[in-house]
Amino acid sequence: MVPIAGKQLVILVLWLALSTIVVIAFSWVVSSTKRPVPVGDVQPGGYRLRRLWGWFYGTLLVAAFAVTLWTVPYAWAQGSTGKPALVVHVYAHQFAFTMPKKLPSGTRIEFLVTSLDVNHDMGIYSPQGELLGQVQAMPDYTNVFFFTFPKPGRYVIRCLELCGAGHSYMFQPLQVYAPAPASTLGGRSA
Ligand SMILES: [Cu+2]
Repeated sequence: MVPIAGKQLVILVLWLALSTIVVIAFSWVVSSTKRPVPVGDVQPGGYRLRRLWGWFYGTLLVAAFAVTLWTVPYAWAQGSTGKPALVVHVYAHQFAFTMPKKLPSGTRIEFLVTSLDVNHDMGIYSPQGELLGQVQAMPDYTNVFFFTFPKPGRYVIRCLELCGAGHSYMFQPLQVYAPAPASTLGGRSA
């Protein structure tokens, strides 16, 4: 099992804290509604609270849109601008991926992902077990997916779409190596 660390640990702690708050809130509601109260006594307050809530979430939504909308064109996403340095075909099928087993790091790769049978999903996991990116693998359709491996290491490609009895065995180790410096590509100079 991969140890939980870094960002995933933060997410776990955050999730535990938030779910504790939710459980406390529900327990408080349960214990505070044991005695019946006339509707007229609580209705105006309830409506006021609902209005405030509406404004709060409305404002939050507009603010979130304003902050994040400009990053939306997916061409700006990781490594997806400019010309790809490498084009890699990925064929998903029950229950394996047919694709290269070694790829370079720090190289913008254009993955052309399709399926030979049912729907699959190609998920790229870092050596630490963190999901870095994913794309659907669909029959009769090729999804274009740009990705740059941040550093060398032993990555794993996993299927993220329930595709049959062997779905949980559908993974492929991927060795990501540091590409040779450009100066050595043309051979040794005297
Ligand atoms: Cu699957």
